[in-house]
Amino acid sequence: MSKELKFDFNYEILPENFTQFDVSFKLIVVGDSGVGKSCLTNKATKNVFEENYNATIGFEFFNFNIKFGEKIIKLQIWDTCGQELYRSLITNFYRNSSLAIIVYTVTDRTTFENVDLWYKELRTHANPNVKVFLIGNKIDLIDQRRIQTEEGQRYADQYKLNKFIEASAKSGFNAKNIFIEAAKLLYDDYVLYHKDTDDTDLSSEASAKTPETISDKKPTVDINSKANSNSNKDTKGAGCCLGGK
Ligand SMILES: Nc1nc2c(ncn2[C@@H]2O[C@H](COP(=O)(O)OP(=O)(O)OP(=O)(O)O)[C@@H](O)[C@H]2O)c(=O)[nH]1
Ligand SMILES: [Mg+2]
Repeated sequence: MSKELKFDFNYEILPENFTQFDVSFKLIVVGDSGVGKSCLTNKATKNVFEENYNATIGFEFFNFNIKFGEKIIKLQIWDTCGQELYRSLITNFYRNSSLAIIVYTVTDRTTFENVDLWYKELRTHANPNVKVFLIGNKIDLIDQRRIQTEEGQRYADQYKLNKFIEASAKSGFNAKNIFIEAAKLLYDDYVLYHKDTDDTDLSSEASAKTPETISDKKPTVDINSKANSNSNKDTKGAGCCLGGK
């Protein structure tokens, strides 16, 4: 049985084109062609669903903005294409991501078996601290389901992935929740890490510090304070940067 995620914290989802943020994180979405990566991302960020299949060429970029208390978190999402032809292009994005979302469709066993390949790619190219979500998509296609919830969960448990979620881009079931969960996990981790250093004041003072000053404390997360221009141009760093409101 697919469970809908419920949250015991308050949040407010902001429009995709909202430009201000306190801290941002980079996410990458990977998985076989046609599993619904673009549909899930589109549903979560723009609330649209496309029935026709338009294969992504290379990658596409999305924003997901969310507010926890007074803090605005921006997720910069790289939706990649599943086609073999573009694999080498994707490897560059792994390195910069704080969290990777591996998607398969519950209607096609091959896409589930290939999760292993995506996970290996990730382990080869990504930051060792990268967080990983496993998503079983298209659960609205009840009669065509080939992978049961337990099987997906078992895989996630076996590899100690951060979260296993079943979803449907078509019905919207859990689509937004994937990114709410991702933002909360990344932000909580960030706050926990900076709690002894007062860097949770993410506004002026923290932004003024050099990237070296901050990243010294956690070498695997390169916080690029110059990336607070609110533009989408920053693809450097390792997945997290401070913003300026
Ligand atoms: N029934 C159903 N169809 C879906 C769902 N998600 C995606 N689809 C359909 O699956 C097809 C592929 O979806 P995409 O989101 O383009 O797949 P993708 O993973 O981005 O594929 P690539 O860009 O080629 O890697 C489209 O025809 C979608 O309409 C879902 O949750 N339910
Ligand atoms: Mg796509």
